[in-house]
Amino acid sequence: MFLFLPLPVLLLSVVTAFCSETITCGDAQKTCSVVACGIPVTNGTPGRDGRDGPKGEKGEPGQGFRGLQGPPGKAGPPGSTGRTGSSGPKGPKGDPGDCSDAEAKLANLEREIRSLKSQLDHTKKVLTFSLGKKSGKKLYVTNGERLPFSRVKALCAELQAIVATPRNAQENTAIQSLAQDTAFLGITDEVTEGQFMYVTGGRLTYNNWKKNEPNDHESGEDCVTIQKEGFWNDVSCSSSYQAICELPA
Ligand code: MAN
Ligand code: CA
Ligand code: CA
Repeated sequence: MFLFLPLPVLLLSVVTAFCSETITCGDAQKTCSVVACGIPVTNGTPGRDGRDGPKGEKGEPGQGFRGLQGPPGKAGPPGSTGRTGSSGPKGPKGDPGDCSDAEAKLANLEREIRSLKSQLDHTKKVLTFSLGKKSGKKLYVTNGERLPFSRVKALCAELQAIVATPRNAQENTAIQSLAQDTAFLGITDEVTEGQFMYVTGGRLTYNNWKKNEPNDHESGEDCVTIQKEGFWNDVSCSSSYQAICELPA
């Protein structure tokens, strides 16, 4: 009777026959893997696998050996800047500087010197015109003050000048024109009586003595004056006469 039935139907028939003969349907549901109650049915082919379930909880650490230590990690970010260190030792002397810098400074200095020279020339012109007379390379100046010879010397020294000292007729005339009355000259015989010398040194090379002078009146005349007429007279150095100073031109 089973020879020409398909295999699933055959199996179901066998189970149905077996169960229906010995147990109830309810019992069969408890004990049989495949039970057809009521109208017998045939099972289809098994469905496909369901989707993966949710991920399970993390398991306990394994009991195996620890792995070897891994390679060092990447370098971390740089730290904050440290404090300034102490000064290092002094280095060796450097190479000579750039000459163009020195040349530029020199050019500026030369320009300044030219300008100052020009201003000085102008100042001298004004001074010559207003205060004194220029003869040759000398400039004579006076403030008209009458002083003893030592103070005239000091006054002229303050001006980086000397007491007026005529070395020729032209200079003598220039000084004469500044003399309001009588003025001291930079000539004395203080070192050796009767031997007149320039205060700056050296024996006289030019003179314009008045008649009968020098006479060393009362044995006390070692200084020299120029009078209004331009002639010279020896006088006492402690007497006061006009101060005229001489500056190099
Ligand atoms: C007269 C002359 C001069 C002298 C003065 C002094 O003028 O004897 O030689 O220097 O007196 O005051
Ligand atoms: Ca004298
Ligand atoms: Ca005299």
